[in-house]
Amino acid sequence: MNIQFTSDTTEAYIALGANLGDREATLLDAISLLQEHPNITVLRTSSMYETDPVGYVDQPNFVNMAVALSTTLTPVDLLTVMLETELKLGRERKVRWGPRTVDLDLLWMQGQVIDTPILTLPHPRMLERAFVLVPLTDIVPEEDPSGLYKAVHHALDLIDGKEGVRFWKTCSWQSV
Ligand code: GSY
Repeated sequence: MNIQFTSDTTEAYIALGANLGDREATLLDAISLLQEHPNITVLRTSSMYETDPVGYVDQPNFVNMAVALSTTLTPVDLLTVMLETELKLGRERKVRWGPRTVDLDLLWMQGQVIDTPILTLPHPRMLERAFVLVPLTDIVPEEDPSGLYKAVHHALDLIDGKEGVRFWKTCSWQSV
């Protein structure tokens, strides 16, 4: 499919993670729910990676991946759809850094810089986390005009902890 970008269409990158329940099924459901939204088209999905927990380490391994999508939503409206998607999939916010059914983080929207109490773009920790950077390398094209390709590859060259991110399986999600 050849997606045409118009001035009101933005390409966005999202990180997904899950470490409770059927992690693969939950991530696939999250992608489907995003795609079902009338203002969102899922463009590319990374492979799935099994990752050692970062931060609070006494919890199950995560499966992490990343998705590129196009949207006519504003960043805040896209974030709202992502939060609603987490809730539909049973996400409960019990422990801040603790285990979760699913986590969707808005990383990047064509280099837009936003700093508000509810949303910071680019995501402030995206270049510090191997479990975000490694999946991004699957889906950020070298010719990306917003500078994301260079930023991701530069950060990945410098970062520790890449051994904690292991290819798990190809994402089986297909747009219909
Ligand atoms: O920030 C997202 C939640 N999270 C993760 C995660 O998704 N993957 C890994 N490996 N560690 C994490 N720690 C937290 S919190």
